[in-house]
Amino acid sequence: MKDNFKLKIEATDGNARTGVLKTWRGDIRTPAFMPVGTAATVKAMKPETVRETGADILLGNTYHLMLRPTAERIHNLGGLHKFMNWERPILTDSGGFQVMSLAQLRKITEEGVAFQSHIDGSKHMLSPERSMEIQRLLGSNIVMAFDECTPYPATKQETADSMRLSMRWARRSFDAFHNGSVHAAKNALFGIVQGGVFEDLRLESIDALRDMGFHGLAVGGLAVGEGQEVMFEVLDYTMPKMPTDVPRYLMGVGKPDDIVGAVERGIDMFDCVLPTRSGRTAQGFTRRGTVNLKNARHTDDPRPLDEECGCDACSKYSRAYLSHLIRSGEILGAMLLTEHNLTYFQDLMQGLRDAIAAGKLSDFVADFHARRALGDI
Ligand code: PRF
Ligand code: ZN
Repeated sequence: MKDNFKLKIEATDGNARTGVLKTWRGDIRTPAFMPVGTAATVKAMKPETVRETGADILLGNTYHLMLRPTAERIHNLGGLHKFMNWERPILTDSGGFQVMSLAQLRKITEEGVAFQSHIDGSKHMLSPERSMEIQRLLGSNIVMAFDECTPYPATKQETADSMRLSMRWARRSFDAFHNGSVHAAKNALFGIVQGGVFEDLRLESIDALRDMGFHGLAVGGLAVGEGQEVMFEVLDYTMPKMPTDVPRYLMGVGKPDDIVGAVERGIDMFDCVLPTRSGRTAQGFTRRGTVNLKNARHTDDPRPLDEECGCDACSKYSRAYLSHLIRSGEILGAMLLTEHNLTYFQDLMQGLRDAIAAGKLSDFVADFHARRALGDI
Protein backbone atom coordinates (compact mmCIF):
# COMPACT_ATOMS: atom_id res chain seq x y z
CA MET A 1 0.00 0.00 0.00
CA LYS A 2 2.83 2.39 0.86
CA ASP A 3 3.90 2.50 -2.81
CA ASN A 4 0.34 2.65 -4.09
CA PHE A 5 -0.50 5.85 -2.22
CA LYS A 6 1.98 8.51 -1.18
CA LEU A 7 2.00 12.28 -0.75
CA LYS A 8 5.21 13.86 -2.04
CA ILE A 9 5.45 17.43 -0.82
CA GLU A 10 7.57 19.43 -3.25
CA ALA A 11 7.45 22.90 -1.69
CA THR A 12 5.94 24.78 1.21
CA ASP A 13 5.17 28.47 1.69
CA GLY A 14 4.03 29.37 5.20
CA ASN A 15 1.51 26.68 6.14
CA ALA A 16 0.67 25.96 2.47
CA ARG A 17 2.11 22.97 0.64
CA THR A 18 2.25 21.81 -2.96
CA GLY A 19 3.19 18.40 -4.30
CA VAL A 20 1.84 15.24 -5.83
CA LEU A 21 -0.36 12.56 -4.35
CA LYS A 22 0.71 9.32 -6.05
CA THR A 23 -1.96 6.68 -6.61
CA TRP A 24 -2.07 3.57 -8.77
CA ARG A 25 -4.71 5.30 -10.94
CA GLY A 26 -2.49 8.34 -11.54
CA ASP A 27 -0.99 11.42 -9.93
CA ILE A 28 -3.03 14.09 -8.18
CA ARG A 29 -1.38 17.50 -8.12
CA THR A 30 -1.99 19.28 -4.81
CA PRO A 31 -3.62 21.51 -3.75
CA ALA A 32 -6.32 19.76 -5.79
CA PHE A 33 -9.91 20.57 -6.66
CA MET A 34 -12.17 17.54 -7.22
CA PRO A 35 -15.21 18.11 -9.46
CA VAL A 36 -18.32 16.44 -8.06
CA GLY A 37 -19.64 13.49 -10.06
CA THR A 38 -22.46 12.49 -7.72
CA ALA A 39 -24.46 10.19 -9.98
CA ALA A 40 -21.52 8.73 -11.96
CA THR A 41 -21.37 11.88 -14.08
CA VAL A 42 -20.06 15.40 -13.67
CA LYS A 43 -23.33 16.99 -14.70
CA ALA A 44 -23.40 18.38 -18.26
CA MET A 45 -19.81 17.22 -18.96
CA LYS A 46 -18.18 14.32 -20.76
CA PRO A 47 -15.30 12.88 -18.70
CA GLU A 48 -12.73 13.72 -21.38
CA THR A 49 -13.79 17.37 -21.19
CA VAL A 50 -13.55 17.28 -17.39
CA ARG A 51 -9.99 16.03 -17.82
CA GLU A 52 -9.24 18.86 -20.27
CA THR A 53 -10.22 21.41 -17.63
CA GLY A 54 -7.30 20.07 -15.55
CA ALA A 55 -8.98 17.67 -13.11
CA ASP A 56 -6.82 14.82 -11.78
CA ILE A 57 -9.53 13.23 -9.61
CA LEU A 58 -13.33 13.18 -9.31
CA LEU A 59 -15.64 12.73 -6.33
CA GLY A 60 -18.47 10.18 -6.35
CA ASN A 61 -21.22 9.57 -3.81
CA THR A 62 -22.04 6.38 -1.92
CA TYR A 63 -25.54 7.57 -1.05
CA HIS A 64 -26.71 8.29 -4.60
CA LEU A 65 -25.03 5.33 -6.26
CA MET A 66 -26.26 2.78 -3.68
CA LEU A 67 -29.83 3.83 -4.46
CA ARG A 68 -29.41 4.15 -8.22
CA PRO A 69 -28.12 2.19 -10.11
CA THR A 70 -26.87 0.32 -6.94
CA ALA A 71 -23.28 -0.53 -5.99
CA GLU A 72 -23.77 -4.20 -6.85
CA ARG A 73 -24.84 -3.34 -10.41
CA ILE A 74 -21.82 -1.03 -10.91
CA HIS A 75 -19.54 -3.73 -9.48
CA ASN A 76 -20.97 -6.36 -11.85
CA LEU A 77 -20.35 -3.97 -14.76
CA GLY A 78 -16.67 -3.63 -13.85
CA GLY A 79 -16.65 -0.81 -11.31
CA LEU A 80 -17.34 2.92 -11.31
CA HIS A 81 -14.30 3.93 -13.40
CA LYS A 82 -15.32 1.70 -16.29
CA PHE A 83 -19.03 2.46 -15.87
CA MET A 84 -18.52 6.23 -16.29
CA ASN A 85 -15.41 6.08 -18.52
CA TRP A 86 -13.05 7.87 -16.08
CA GLU A 87 -9.82 5.96 -15.55
CA ARG A 88 -8.11 8.34 -13.16
CA PRO A 89 -8.55 8.45 -9.39
CA ILE A 90 -12.00 8.66 -7.78
CA LEU A 91 -12.69 9.62 -4.17
CA THR A 92 -16.05 8.54 -2.80
CA ASP A 93 -17.86 10.22 0.08
CA SER A 94 -19.22 7.76 2.61
CA GLY A 95 -22.89 8.76 2.55
CA GLY A 96 -23.04 10.09 6.11
CA PHE A 97 -23.42 13.68 4.95
CA GLN A 98 -25.78 13.07 2.02
CA VAL A 99 -28.11 10.79 3.98
CA MET A 100 -28.70 13.58 6.48
CA SER A 101 -29.36 16.23 3.85
CA LEU A 102 -31.40 14.18 1.34
CA ALA A 103 -32.99 11.05 2.78
CA GLN A 104 -36.44 10.87 4.38
CA LEU A 105 -37.42 9.41 7.79
CA ARG A 106 -33.85 9.03 9.04
CA LYS A 107 -33.11 7.22 12.30
CA ILE A 108 -29.58 7.40 13.70
CA THR A 109 -28.46 4.71 16.14
CA GLU A 110 -25.09 3.43 17.28
CA GLU A 111 -25.34 0.89 14.47
CA GLY A 112 -25.75 3.48 11.69
CA VAL A 113 -28.50 5.36 9.84
CA ALA A 114 -31.77 3.77 8.72
CA PHE A 115 -33.52 5.87 6.08
CA GLN A 116 -35.89 5.98 3.16
CA SER A 117 -34.70 6.82 -0.34
CA HIS A 118 -35.46 10.35 -1.60
CA ILE A 119 -36.08 8.72 -5.01
CA ASP A 120 -38.74 6.07 -4.29
CA GLY A 121 -39.16 5.86 -0.51
CA SER A 122 -37.53 2.41 -0.32
CA LYS A 123 -35.92 1.48 3.03
CA HIS A 124 -32.13 1.24 3.45
CA MET A 125 -29.43 1.17 6.09
CA LEU A 126 -26.00 2.77 6.04
CA SER A 127 -23.44 1.78 8.64
CA PRO A 128 -19.65 2.03 8.68
CA GLU A 129 -19.44 -1.58 7.46
CA ARG A 130 -22.03 -1.15 4.67
CA SER A 131 -20.47 2.14 3.54
CA MET A 132 -17.04 0.47 3.28
CA GLU A 133 -18.58 -2.39 1.32
CA ILE A 134 -20.31 -0.03 -1.13
CA GLN A 135 -17.17 2.06 -1.67
CA ARG A 136 -15.21 -1.17 -2.30
CA LEU A 137 -17.85 -2.40 -4.80
CA LEU A 138 -17.57 0.93 -6.62
CA GLY A 139 -13.78 0.54 -6.78
CA SER A 140 -13.09 3.83 -5.01
CA ASN A 141 -9.44 4.90 -4.76
CA ILE A 142 -9.96 7.16 -1.76
CA VAL A 143 -12.62 5.80 0.58
CA MET A 144 -14.06 8.12 3.23
CA ALA A 145 -14.87 6.93 6.75
CA PHE A 146 -18.58 6.86 7.64
CA ASP A 147 -19.32 9.91 9.83
CA GLU A 148 -22.04 12.24 10.99
CA CYS A 149 -21.66 15.84 9.80
CA THR A 150 -22.72 17.69 12.96
CA PRO A 151 -25.41 20.24 12.06
CA TYR A 152 -24.75 23.95 12.69
CA PRO A 153 -25.56 25.48 15.05
CA ALA A 154 -25.36 22.81 17.75
CA THR A 155 -24.67 23.00 21.48
CA LYS A 156 -21.31 21.87 22.78
CA GLN A 157 -22.87 18.72 24.25
CA GLU A 158 -24.60 17.84 20.96
CA THR A 159 -21.37 18.48 19.06
CA ALA A 160 -19.34 16.32 21.46
CA ASP A 161 -21.83 13.42 21.31
CA SER A 162 -21.94 13.60 17.50
CA MET A 163 -18.14 13.81 17.16
CA ARG A 164 -17.62 10.84 19.53
CA LEU A 165 -20.13 8.78 17.54
CA SER A 166 -18.17 9.65 14.37
CA MET A 167 -14.94 8.56 16.08
CA ARG A 168 -16.46 5.17 17.03
CA TRP A 169 -17.69 4.87 13.44
CA ALA A 170 -14.18 5.80 12.20
CA ARG A 171 -12.73 2.82 14.11
CA ARG A 172 -15.39 0.52 12.65
CA SER A 173 -14.77 2.00 9.16
CA PHE A 174 -11.05 1.32 9.57
CA ASP A 175 -11.58 -2.28 10.66
CA ALA A 176 -14.11 -2.92 7.88
CA PHE A 177 -11.90 -1.33 5.20
CA HIS A 178 -8.89 -3.44 6.24
CA ASN A 179 -10.63 -6.76 5.68
CA GLY A 180 -7.80 -8.30 3.72
CA SER A 181 -9.32 -7.53 0.31
CA VAL A 182 -7.30 -6.74 -2.80
CA HIS A 183 -9.14 -3.43 -2.84
CA ALA A 184 -7.76 -2.39 0.57
CA ALA A 185 -4.23 -3.29 -0.50
CA LYS A 186 -4.30 -0.81 -3.40
CA ASN A 187 -6.51 2.02 -2.22
CA ALA A 188 -6.69 4.56 0.59
CA LEU A 189 -8.97 5.32 3.53
CA PHE A 190 -9.36 8.82 4.98
CA GLY A 191 -10.62 9.67 8.47
CA ILE A 192 -12.85 12.71 9.04
CA VAL A 193 -12.23 15.21 11.85
CA GLN A 194 -15.43 16.56 13.41
CA GLY A 195 -16.00 18.74 16.49
CA GLY A 196 -17.89 21.73 15.10
CA VAL A 197 -16.62 25.12 16.19
CA PHE A 198 -15.16 23.93 19.51
CA GLU A 199 -11.37 23.87 19.73
CA ASP A 200 -11.10 21.17 22.41
CA LEU A 201 -13.51 18.91 20.49
CA ARG A 202 -11.58 19.34 17.22
CA LEU A 203 -8.35 18.42 19.03
CA GLU A 204 -10.01 15.43 20.73
CA SER A 205 -11.17 14.27 17.29
CA ILE A 206 -7.68 14.57 15.78
CA ASP A 207 -6.25 12.66 18.76
CA ALA A 208 -8.78 9.88 18.20
CA LEU A 209 -7.88 9.58 14.51
CA ARG A 210 -4.19 10.36 14.22
CA ASP A 211 -2.68 7.09 15.39
CA MET A 212 -5.27 4.83 13.77
CA GLY A 213 -3.32 4.75 10.50
CA PHE A 214 -5.56 6.56 8.00
CA HIS A 215 -3.94 7.43 4.67
CA GLY A 216 -5.28 10.96 4.88
CA LEU A 217 -7.46 13.14 7.10
CA ALA A 218 -10.42 15.29 6.15
CA VAL A 219 -11.87 18.23 8.02
CA GLY A 220 -15.65 17.72 8.05
CA GLY A 221 -18.49 19.69 9.57
CA LEU A 222 -17.46 23.02 8.03
CA ALA A 223 -19.16 25.15 5.36
CA VAL A 224 -22.47 24.26 6.97
CA GLY A 225 -23.60 27.82 7.69
CA GLU A 226 -20.97 29.08 10.12
CA GLY A 227 -19.51 31.60 7.66
CA GLN A 228 -15.99 32.09 6.31
CA GLU A 229 -14.60 33.91 9.35
CA VAL A 230 -15.58 31.12 11.75
CA MET A 231 -14.46 28.43 9.28
CA PHE A 232 -10.99 30.04 9.02
CA GLU A 233 -10.85 30.35 12.83
CA VAL A 234 -11.50 26.61 13.13
CA LEU A 235 -8.81 25.87 10.53
CA ASP A 236 -6.39 28.20 12.37
CA TYR A 237 -6.45 25.99 15.46
CA THR A 238 -7.13 22.66 13.75
CA MET A 239 -4.52 22.59 10.99
CA PRO A 240 -1.40 22.93 13.19
CA LYS A 241 -2.50 19.75 15.01
CA MET A 242 -3.09 17.70 11.85
CA PRO A 243 -0.42 15.23 10.70
CA THR A 244 1.75 16.82 7.98
CA ASP A 245 2.81 13.67 6.11
CA VAL A 246 -0.66 12.78 4.78
CA PRO A 247 -3.11 14.69 2.54
CA ARG A 248 -5.57 17.01 4.30
CA TYR A 249 -8.97 17.44 2.70
CA LEU A 250 -11.58 20.14 3.45
CA MET A 251 -14.93 18.58 2.56
CA GLY A 252 -17.53 20.48 0.54
CA VAL A 253 -15.48 23.69 0.14
CA GLY A 254 -15.93 25.97 -1.54
CA LYS A 255 -16.07 29.44 -3.02
CA PRO A 256 -12.82 30.60 -4.66
CA ASP A 257 -11.90 32.83 -1.69
CA ASP A 258 -12.65 29.96 0.75
CA ILE A 259 -10.26 27.74 -1.21
CA VAL A 260 -7.52 30.38 -1.27
CA GLY A 261 -7.77 30.96 2.50
CA ALA A 262 -7.84 27.23 3.24
CA VAL A 263 -4.79 26.57 1.04
CA GLU A 264 -2.95 29.29 3.00
CA ARG A 265 -3.87 27.32 6.13
CA GLY A 266 -2.50 24.02 4.80
CA ILE A 267 -5.39 22.21 3.06
CA ASP A 268 -4.43 19.97 0.11
CA MET A 269 -7.78 18.82 -1.33
CA PHE A 270 -11.23 20.29 -1.98
CA ASP A 271 -14.54 19.32 -3.53
CA CYS A 272 -17.60 21.42 -4.17
CA VAL A 273 -20.67 21.47 -6.41
CA LEU A 274 -20.30 25.23 -6.87
CA PRO A 275 -18.65 25.33 -10.33
CA THR A 276 -20.96 22.66 -11.76
CA ARG A 277 -24.19 23.74 -10.05
CA SER A 278 -23.58 27.43 -10.84
CA GLY A 279 -22.90 26.43 -14.43
CA ARG A 280 -26.51 25.25 -14.61
CA THR A 281 -27.91 28.39 -12.97
CA ALA A 282 -26.20 31.00 -15.18
CA GLN A 283 -23.47 31.99 -12.71
CA GLY A 284 -19.98 32.29 -14.19
CA PHE A 285 -16.74 32.65 -12.19
CA THR A 286 -14.19 35.11 -13.55
CA ARG A 287 -10.92 36.63 -12.38
CA ARG A 288 -12.95 39.76 -11.61
CA GLY A 289 -15.60 37.97 -9.56
CA THR A 290 -18.85 36.22 -10.40
CA VAL A 291 -21.10 37.16 -13.31
CA ASN A 292 -24.79 36.35 -13.75
CA LEU A 293 -25.32 35.66 -17.43
CA LYS A 294 -29.07 36.19 -17.07
CA ASN A 295 -28.29 39.88 -16.54
CA ALA A 296 -29.49 42.03 -19.48
CA ARG A 297 -26.12 43.77 -19.86
CA HIS A 298 -24.62 40.66 -21.50
CA THR A 299 -27.14 40.27 -24.34
CA ASP A 300 -25.16 42.43 -26.81
CA ASP A 301 -21.68 41.85 -25.39
CA PRO A 302 -19.30 40.36 -28.00
CA ARG A 303 -16.51 39.77 -25.46
CA PRO A 304 -15.69 36.39 -23.90
CA LEU A 305 -16.90 35.58 -20.39
CA ASP A 306 -13.31 35.83 -19.08
CA GLU A 307 -10.64 37.39 -21.32
CA GLU A 308 -7.88 35.39 -19.63
CA CYS A 309 -9.54 31.99 -19.81
CA GLY A 310 -8.49 29.49 -22.45
CA CYS A 311 -11.56 27.23 -22.25
CA ASP A 312 -13.82 26.57 -25.25
CA ALA A 313 -16.62 28.70 -23.83
CA CYS A 314 -14.28 31.70 -23.65
CA SER A 315 -12.17 31.15 -26.76
CA LYS A 316 -15.02 30.31 -29.16
CA TYR A 317 -18.12 32.11 -27.90
CA SER A 318 -19.27 35.56 -26.72
CA ARG A 319 -21.12 36.60 -23.59
CA ALA A 320 -23.99 37.48 -25.92
CA TYR A 321 -24.18 33.91 -27.23
CA LEU A 322 -23.89 32.33 -23.76
CA SER A 323 -26.60 34.71 -22.56
CA HIS A 324 -28.82 33.72 -25.52
CA LEU A 325 -28.34 29.99 -24.82
CA ILE A 326 -29.19 30.41 -21.15
CA ARG A 327 -32.24 32.60 -21.81
CA SER A 328 -33.47 30.04 -24.31
CA GLY A 329 -32.97 27.16 -21.87
CA GLU A 330 -30.56 25.49 -24.29
CA ILE A 331 -28.57 22.56 -22.90
CA LEU A 332 -25.38 23.87 -24.52
CA GLY A 333 -25.56 26.90 -22.21
CA ALA A 334 -25.21 24.70 -19.13
CA MET A 335 -22.49 22.64 -20.81
CA LEU A 336 -20.35 25.62 -21.80
CA LEU A 337 -20.77 27.46 -18.51
CA THR A 338 -19.92 24.30 -16.53
CA GLU A 339 -16.83 23.78 -18.67
CA HIS A 340 -15.78 27.37 -18.07
CA ASN A 341 -16.41 27.24 -14.31
CA LEU A 342 -14.46 23.99 -13.89
CA THR A 343 -11.62 25.52 -15.94
CA TYR A 344 -11.69 28.59 -13.70
CA PHE A 345 -11.42 26.43 -10.54
CA GLN A 346 -8.61 24.30 -12.00
CA ASP A 347 -6.72 27.41 -13.19
CA LEU A 348 -7.05 28.80 -9.67
CA MET A 349 -5.55 25.58 -8.25
CA GLN A 350 -2.70 25.71 -10.79
CA GLY A 351 -2.06 29.34 -9.83
CA LEU A 352 -1.93 28.37 -6.16
CA ARG A 353 0.41 25.43 -6.85
CA ASP A 354 2.76 27.59 -8.95
CA ALA A 355 2.74 30.37 -6.34
CA ILE A 356 3.57 27.98 -3.49
CA ALA A 357 6.35 26.38 -5.56
CA ALA A 358 7.81 29.85 -6.23
CA GLY A 359 7.46 30.95 -2.59
CA LYS A 360 5.14 33.76 -3.72
CA LEU A 361 1.79 32.73 -2.26
CA SER A 362 1.14 36.02 -0.47
CA ASP A 363 1.67 37.98 -3.73
CA PHE A 364 -0.70 35.60 -5.51
CA VAL A 365 -3.35 36.01 -2.82
CA ALA A 366 -3.03 39.81 -2.85
CA ASP A 367 -3.43 39.85 -6.65
CA PHE A 368 -6.38 37.40 -6.45
CA HIS A 369 -8.26 39.74 -4.10
CA ALA A 370 -7.25 42.93 -5.94
CA ARG A 371 -8.63 41.70 -9.27
CA ARG A 372 -11.89 40.60 -7.73
CA ALA A 373 -12.22 44.01 -6.06
CA LEU A 374 -12.16 45.64 -9.52
CA GLY A 375 -15.44 43.91 -10.36
CA ASP A 376 -16.74 42.80 -13.74
CA ILE A 377 -16.78 45.51 -16.40
N1 PRF B 1 -18.74 14.65 6.16
C1 PRF B 1 -18.84 13.93 5.00
N2 PRF B 1 -19.03 14.54 3.81
C2 PRF B 1 -19.12 15.89 3.77
C3 PRF B 1 -19.01 16.68 4.94
C4 PRF B 1 -18.82 16.03 6.20
O1 PRF B 1 -18.71 16.65 7.27
C5 PRF B 1 -19.16 18.00 4.51
C6 PRF B 1 -19.13 19.21 5.35
N3 PRF B 1 -18.99 20.41 4.63
C7 PRF B 1 -19.33 17.98 3.12
N4 PRF B 1 -19.30 16.70 2.70
N5 PRF B 1 -18.75 12.61 5.04
ZN1 ZN C 1 -13.53 30.03 -19.84
